Amino acid sequence: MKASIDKLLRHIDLDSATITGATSQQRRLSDLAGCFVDVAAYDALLGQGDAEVYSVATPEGPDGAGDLAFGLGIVQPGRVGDEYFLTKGHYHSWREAAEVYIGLGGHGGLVLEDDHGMSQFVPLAEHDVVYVPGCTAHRTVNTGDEPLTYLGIYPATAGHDYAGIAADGFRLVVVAGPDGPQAMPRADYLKNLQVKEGHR
Ligand code: S6P
Ligand code: ZN
Repeated sequence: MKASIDKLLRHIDLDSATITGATSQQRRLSDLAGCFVDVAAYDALLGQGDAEVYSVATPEGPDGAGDLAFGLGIVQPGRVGDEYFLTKGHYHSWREAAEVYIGLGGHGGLVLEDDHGMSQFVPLAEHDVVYVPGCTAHRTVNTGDEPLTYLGIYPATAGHDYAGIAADGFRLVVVAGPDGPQAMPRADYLKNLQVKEGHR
């Protein structure tokens, strides 16, 4: 069966953060409770206003077995304490489903983690392609001072499982360090915060 061309061809407009035929979902600071380590910094920033942290535009499309879906993600620049703005992060409900991220603009990366202790931060910038294997929780982080934009392409039946990673949180955080952005164990960042707090 031949699908009409308007279902086959889409256009990304980076200025308006849209793809033709897509609805966009905004995630604000208030949607990200529990995602940032520095709770005091999170509460203080939220007190100044409920800023948009990121949006995802996903065109409607076929969603059966074998179909692909894709979304345009745009993470705004910003920080909560030393931690850069990020997406909630998820496993796919269909755990084995992999995904490909294509960087369109800005600078940042993907935190990738699995249930077997694998944890890494993979850079994502314009023209980068990152393969996210199946059974891997993934979160996008903007370490730059302009929006980080990317296209994520995944099986249409992948689904999102946010609870699977939210319970314990990602083990790696991406923070502004003395020499620029650095990925470090969440536990170490938390310890540093507690030491600083103790000195106040
Ligand atoms: C979907 C894909 C992306 C994310 C987007 C927002 O599988 O990985 O389109 O949905 O980066 O992240 P999150 O964690 O809020 O869904
Ligand atoms: Zn995904």
